[in-house]
Amino acid sequence: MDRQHTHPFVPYRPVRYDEAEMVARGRAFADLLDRRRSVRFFSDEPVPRECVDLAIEAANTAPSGAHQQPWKFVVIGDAETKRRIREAAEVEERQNYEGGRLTPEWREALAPLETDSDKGYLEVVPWIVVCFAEKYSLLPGGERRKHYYVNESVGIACGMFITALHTMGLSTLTHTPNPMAFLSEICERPANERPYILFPIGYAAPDAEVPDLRRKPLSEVIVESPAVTRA
Ligand code: IYR
Repeated sequence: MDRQHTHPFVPYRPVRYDEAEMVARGRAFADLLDRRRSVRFFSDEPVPRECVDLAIEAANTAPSGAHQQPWKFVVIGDAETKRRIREAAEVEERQNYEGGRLTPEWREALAPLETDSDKGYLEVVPWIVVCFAEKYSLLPGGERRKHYYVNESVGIACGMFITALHTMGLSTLTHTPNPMAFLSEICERPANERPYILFPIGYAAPDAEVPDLRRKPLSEVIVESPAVTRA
């Protein structure tokens, strides 16, 4: 190989499987993810901190624009901080649900989830992780370094985070209390970081229930291009 590089490159030889093994692995992974549900009823049973760190380690492998990894994961296990987050989230959510900030159309879309302004699970869970997106970073001299595709990058990392938690038998919820600027203050994050998603993390409560939702069939999700016209 005689490619000329201006930066260091190293060989990459991802594992290959025979086709039957590819399909078996893909099936097992899709089935594993199909058993994941967003949870709002949590147990207060302790969860090893190592599991949280492993999920962040998995998220930190996500592809990102220009490999800038524009994310921070703030880990909260302290009861007083969890209480402050719950209180501040509920202040916002009361304005959403009781103060009419949610449009009727939005309320209607949410109705099957039976959510309300009570976010008690934020004090029940052993861990809260708040993911922050770094709009830019600060170079040692104080100049701003622009980040690219921040939303896409952080969204992918959070997807991998959720997947890693589920693999370990843990449950979470993508909670985006709206607006969530209060998280910058409580988590003491600088101005270049914007709260992205708040994750309560724990075991699902033994009596947890989830809405009986169905996933779209693949026939509604997969589209052939060019379009296939059937006789
Ligand atoms: N942030 C609110 C409302 C909410 C909005 C959507 I879109 C959801 O999928 C679920 C809830 C809340 O957390 O209750």
